[in-house]
Amino acid sequence: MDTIAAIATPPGVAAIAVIRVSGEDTLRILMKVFIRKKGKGSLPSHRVVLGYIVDPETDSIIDEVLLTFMKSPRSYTGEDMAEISCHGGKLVPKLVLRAVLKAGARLAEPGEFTKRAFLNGKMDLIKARGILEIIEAETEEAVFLARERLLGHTSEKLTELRENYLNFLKDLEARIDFEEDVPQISEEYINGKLSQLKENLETLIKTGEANRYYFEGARIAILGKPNVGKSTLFNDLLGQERAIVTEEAGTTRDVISESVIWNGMPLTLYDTAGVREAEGRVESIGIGKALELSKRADLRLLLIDCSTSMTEEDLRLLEKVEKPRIIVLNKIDLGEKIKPDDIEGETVVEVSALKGTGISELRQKIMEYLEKPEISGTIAFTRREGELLREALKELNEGTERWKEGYPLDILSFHVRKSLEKLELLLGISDIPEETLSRIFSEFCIGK
Ligand SMILES: Nc1nc2c(ncn2[C@@H]2O[C@H](COP(=O)(O)OP(=O)(O)OP(=O)(O)O)[C@@H](O)[C@H]2O)c(=O)[nH]1
Ligand SMILES: [Mg+2]
Repeated sequence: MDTIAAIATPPGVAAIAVIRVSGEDTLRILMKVFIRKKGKGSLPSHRVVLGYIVDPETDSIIDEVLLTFMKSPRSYTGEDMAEISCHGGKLVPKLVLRAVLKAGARLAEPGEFTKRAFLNGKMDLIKARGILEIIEAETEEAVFLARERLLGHTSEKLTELRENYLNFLKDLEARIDFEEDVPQISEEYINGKLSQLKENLETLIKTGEANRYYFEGARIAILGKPNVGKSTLFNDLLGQERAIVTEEAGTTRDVISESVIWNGMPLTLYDTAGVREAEGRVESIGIGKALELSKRADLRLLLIDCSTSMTEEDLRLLEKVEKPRIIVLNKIDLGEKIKPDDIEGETVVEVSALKGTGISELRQKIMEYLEKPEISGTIAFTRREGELLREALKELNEGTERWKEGYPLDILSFHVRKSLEKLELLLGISDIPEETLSRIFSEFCIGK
């Protein structure tokens, strides 16, 4: 593969910056741009060497640097690699990079170093994502979860599950191919294996999704008909006067969002336009956005003004707004025409957004839902990874159902194999289309 280079440190004024180089031409390029201050001969691997970076065309010295050369395969990417620590600042790192490019390297794409590490078998996709997550982590909890990935604990759990799948498939397929010669595997054995795999998947999904919010943050949408106090509540939860509040219905017309961190979890709160038969064009666009947002949220707070009776609009929203959700009865300071008992089978919290009553209870209910305290795993999956696990579970369930309906073993084996494929996609073991890979790694920044 060709040799790539990039500045791995953020732009701006700093004491030092690091330029990374990776690929089979690394040594040749270094010969053109690097002069050792003392000593001669070939560059030792994994040693820091003092010297100068020069412009390969003019031979003029650009900077004094520390160079570390790492011989393949003992490097991050698995290829020959170098890290040049030069002086930081606006210009010097760029000049050093330019010298390296002039000497034959190409500018790396975002995430290309990590992509190469993955392609060279240095890490699976779970770990690669862990690197992205540890870089992007905003809270200590997120760092902790990302580190678990980097240490390989998440991959170990998934690999173990994969082994179970493979063993089971081997038994199933032996039975299908050589029915006569292989000792019967009992129905009990098959059922036992199926429910074991199912249980494993379910646990992974539960824990992984519960912890996901620490990485990706959770989206909480505040919804309700006009004038129920959405913006007032939004401001209360944020602890700042962010949204405009007036006694006029239809005040908020666009989606407003703001981020907070609660218990180490990044949350984005969304205030939306009150949903009703719109009076004007702007408002109706706003309402459309509110309903669209509701679909994408992780949790919804549906506000109802309990000082008056339930209206058609409230009922329609109760029908329309997706779950999971918390029903918030607001304006209790004005008396309660609607009581929590009137709303069955839902989590209901009573508040007065105006007076600030019940807000901490609401906060607690929100965190109870997001943190799922009964789960204390150290595994976290991204949204996409969670989806893959769900797809794996779906295949497994389908296979199990058909098996119980009396379909032959090869149908079961087909579904189990499909289910396994999803797991392998998650780990990055199976062939992943180039396009998907590029998408995953393009989320990284240049130099990673
Ligand atoms: N008494 C009382 N008034 C409240 C309470 N919460 C909000 N209000 C008042 O209700 C009115 C509407 O509040 P907003 O927060 O603007 O309501 P909204 O749901 O955002 O309204 P739209 O943006 O128009 O959909 C304002 O006059 C608030 O002061 C409450 O708990 N008690
Ligand atoms: Mg509002």
